[in-house]
Amino acid sequence: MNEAKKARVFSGIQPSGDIHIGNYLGAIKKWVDLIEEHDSIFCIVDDHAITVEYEAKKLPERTFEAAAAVMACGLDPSSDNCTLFVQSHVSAHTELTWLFNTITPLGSLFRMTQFKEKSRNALAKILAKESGEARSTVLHELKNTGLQTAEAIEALRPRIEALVPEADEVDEGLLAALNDGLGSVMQGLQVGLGVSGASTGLFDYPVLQAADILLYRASLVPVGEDQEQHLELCREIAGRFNKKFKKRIFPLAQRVPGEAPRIMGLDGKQKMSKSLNNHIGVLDPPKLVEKKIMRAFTDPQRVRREDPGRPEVCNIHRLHRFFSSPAQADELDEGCRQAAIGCGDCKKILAGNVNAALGPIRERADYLKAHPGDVIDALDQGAARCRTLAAQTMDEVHEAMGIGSKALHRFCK
Ligand code: AQP
Repeated sequence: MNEAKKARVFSGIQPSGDIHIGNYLGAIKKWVDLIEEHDSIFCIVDDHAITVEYEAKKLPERTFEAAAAVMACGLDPSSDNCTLFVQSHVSAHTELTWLFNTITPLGSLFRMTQFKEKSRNALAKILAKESGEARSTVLHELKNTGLQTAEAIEALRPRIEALVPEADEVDEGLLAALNDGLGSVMQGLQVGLGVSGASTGLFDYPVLQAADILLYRASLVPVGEDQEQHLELCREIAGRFNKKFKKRIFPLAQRVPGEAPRIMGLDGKQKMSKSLNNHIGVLDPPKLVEKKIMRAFTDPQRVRREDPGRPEVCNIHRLHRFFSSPAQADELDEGCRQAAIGCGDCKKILAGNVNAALGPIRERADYLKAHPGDVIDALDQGAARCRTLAAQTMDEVHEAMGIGSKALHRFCK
């Protein structure tokens, strides 16, 4: 393969649970499409998966299953254009994250909506797990931290108002009080978020993601719509690095949209997620797929069989658009509006079509699980190639930033 001629694609998936049809339609299907024309690197991002609560003993199994699942979905690491590896097998990802941390403002990270969503979900999980005294302790802690932070914010107002930007002499005491006051607010926010189970790692997740992409200087990133904000930050970091160190080392990577921008969960409330138990796994057995679909949330206004439905608000209809033929989806749409078909029948048809689409994926996954050596070999070879590519980037990064042994040796020559 002539690597110089092919644009580089990078994307990853967390081994945080069953790979689901949202991951498949939002990202993996596009990965498979891009392989032929691009130098494609895909990664099982285990360093990302450990930023929330997880079971260390189970992680190797999950990592293996995620690799087998994406290979079963059509990723073929034996093809020249496709590299698959596990993030933690290439240590440069975490090193580059640290270096990027030094040029990433905290404010940029506080803007990230995924962090807010995930820390909120972590809090909800803690509250659901705890009961009685333990539960009220968590809530007391949250309330106390919230009140202290609110007080710190109130105390800031007179100091902010006392600051006169036009004054010739800046009041050093006032500046120090302002700085410390803002620090207290920040600390309150951190502790508040800490109560909800959010780690520094979760906060820093988007910087690690930027390092993943930029380590390989990938210009195309096929990910779901939920990752657009993280990619914006990745471009911000690349641009800031190039400017600060006066070297164009990193490209400004662009998102490549998947087939479906965002698949909603079967609960109809949040996006389909591995960790929210609202998903259809690509490797779920047929009976389970049917059971999950039969219980899925539909149009809340369609209470009785004879009520006309609104396919435009129904998640089952959205899924028909991906798994049923256009003619069948149109027919079901019309039947729902006219109340000519009930939700149960509509769901049964969807379950049949989803199972038909997932059948070949399940078969390939069964084969790979019976031949784990095929998966491990592919991952080992992938990691070896990525270590070489990463080392080239890190050499340039070290030189630009004035760190690393080569820079020091050069100085001492
Ligand atoms: N519901 C979705 N619709 C469309 N695309 C989605 N993706 C995830 N959920 C949807 C895309 O799948 C890729 C891999 O995602 P990830 O594993 O890196 O992390 P995630 O986005 O946090 O996925 P989950 O399933 O929601 O996992 P958990 O519950 O562990 O957080 C990404 O390209 C993502 O956009």
